[in-house]
Amino acid sequence: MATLTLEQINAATAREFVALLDGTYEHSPWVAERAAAQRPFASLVHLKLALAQVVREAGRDTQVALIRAHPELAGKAMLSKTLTAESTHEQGKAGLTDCTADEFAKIQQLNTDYNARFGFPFILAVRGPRGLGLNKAEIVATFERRVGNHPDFELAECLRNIHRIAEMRLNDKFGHTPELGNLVWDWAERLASNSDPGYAERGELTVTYLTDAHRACAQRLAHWMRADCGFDEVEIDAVGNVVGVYHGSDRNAKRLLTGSHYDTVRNGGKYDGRQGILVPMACVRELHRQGRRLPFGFEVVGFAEEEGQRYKAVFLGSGALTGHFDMRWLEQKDADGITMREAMVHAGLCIDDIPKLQRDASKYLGFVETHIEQGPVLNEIDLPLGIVTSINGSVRYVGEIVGMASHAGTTPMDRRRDAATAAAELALFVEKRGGAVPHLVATVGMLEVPNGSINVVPGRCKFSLDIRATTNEVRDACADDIRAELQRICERRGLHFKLEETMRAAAAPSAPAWQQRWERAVQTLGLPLYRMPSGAGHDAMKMHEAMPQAMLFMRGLNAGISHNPLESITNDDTDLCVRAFQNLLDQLATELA
Ligand code: HGY
Ligand code: MN
Ligand code: MN
Repeated sequence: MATLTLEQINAATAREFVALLDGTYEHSPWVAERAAAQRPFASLVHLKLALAQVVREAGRDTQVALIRAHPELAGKAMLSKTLTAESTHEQGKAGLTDCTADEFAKIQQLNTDYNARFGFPFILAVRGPRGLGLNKAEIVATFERRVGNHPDFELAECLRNIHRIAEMRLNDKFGHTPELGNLVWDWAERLASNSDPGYAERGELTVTYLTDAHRACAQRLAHWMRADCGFDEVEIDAVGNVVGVYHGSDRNAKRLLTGSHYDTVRNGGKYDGRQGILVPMACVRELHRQGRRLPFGFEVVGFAEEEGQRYKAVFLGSGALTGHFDMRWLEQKDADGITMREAMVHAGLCIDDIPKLQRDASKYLGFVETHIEQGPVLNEIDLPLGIVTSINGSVRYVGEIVGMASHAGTTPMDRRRDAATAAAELALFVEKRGGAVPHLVATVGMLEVPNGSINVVPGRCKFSLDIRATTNEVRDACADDIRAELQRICERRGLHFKLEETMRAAAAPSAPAWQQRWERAVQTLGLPLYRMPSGAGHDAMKMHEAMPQAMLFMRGLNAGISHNPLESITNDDTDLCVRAFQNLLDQLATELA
């Protein structure tokens, strides 16, 4: 197939333009017809977004007609061999043309149920997020998961999948392969093969601080930095950060610092944190392959601990670089009673060297971080990249309500000192208070009756609090109200409680100069700017305490879900993120030349 070029489609007549894009949107040339007037397109992604915009602006009936123009998976069109060439190729590669009788029956039933529920066929980009094709098990699992969704969500999700199908068909037409996105995507896949025991056996990804899986990840990242990317210096530091340095033309030049974390939450996703390490690694790999040196040093850090899962301490990795590692953390114990100190010694880390990790901020230009959005915004507006304006401030507590365990059968309801119902009352208050102010969130993420029994009134109940807002004032007002309510609940019920603050991170506005560099990079790609706050916390908010910072967000699939194995990104979006980072480096090189 002769590959298309931007010049060709920009110079073509409207009719030629539609013909050149034939098959991009199944049986729906109207999409290209309506987009033709937006030429010239500055980039392939600019074209892709323009086509998606046309669909977004079309009425619901037109959108449903577009969905209905697509064939069912392993459906009638496949059986009657009337699929388009593109759909035949796509469904064939996914193995849908050679289902077993059971698989076929299951998919037929799902098609029937889905159509009956939504009035249009189930659409899934079966070539998948990496473009190599989903397998039948993944397809059926997605089908079964989505058939229960809300109709409005499924209409939008089908359209998002249609845009992804169109994106890969356009890549074929233009002979475009998102090489750098594939590299990062595959690295993340390989890194995800390391998981803590008890989770790995279930195919779940959990990498907590200094476990064997965590140290395997560190070794893997260090190896790739050294052997694949050409970093000049690579080391695993005294808290387990993986630090790679790619020197500038002047080895003493100030450095740009970047990175993110490689630890995960329990049963988490493959890209939270890791994407922000692997993207700049790919940039260094390209610089090294080109034999190119920047007029500044480039330091990429895989932070060892951000999530606070094994120990209560959070931002431990980035905190060590800003001089905020609290040596008292060393005595914190994990669920098995192992102290952080013991875990560090076991991992061969040199505790005495921790204070030396603090960076001299005067030797750095600033800190930038790319990260998956971990939310639905970019996914809903069909944008690959977003500009972070600030990172919400957060405060976290762990607590325990203490009452009196007693016999569930003989303790009258008005004589109980039930710790769990008190915690439940608090949780409902937290939900209500958190919903009272825009951009404020409050969560009880952990709720546990230790050693509870089915026939015992809970005498103890442990809980956690996570409160975040765009300003410290809103965050603190909410925390004050929740603590006051906890006091009231316990007084009224004759209980008492313990509450420990385990983390407090100030709201971190992006440094304007660095935010503008991200903005110019995104615009250079031919993308519109979308500015947004970060509801999630990131290492950048810790680095904010020492130097100017700004972040770039990347879209997630599955409504941007995160801290969940459904976390997913595409190779194309990842490629755009790497190219945005490369552009930021080029901007800086021009400024400092
Ligand atoms: O919880 C957070 O916001 C981050 O993922 N640690
Ligand atoms: Mn996270
Ligand atoms: Mn993260």
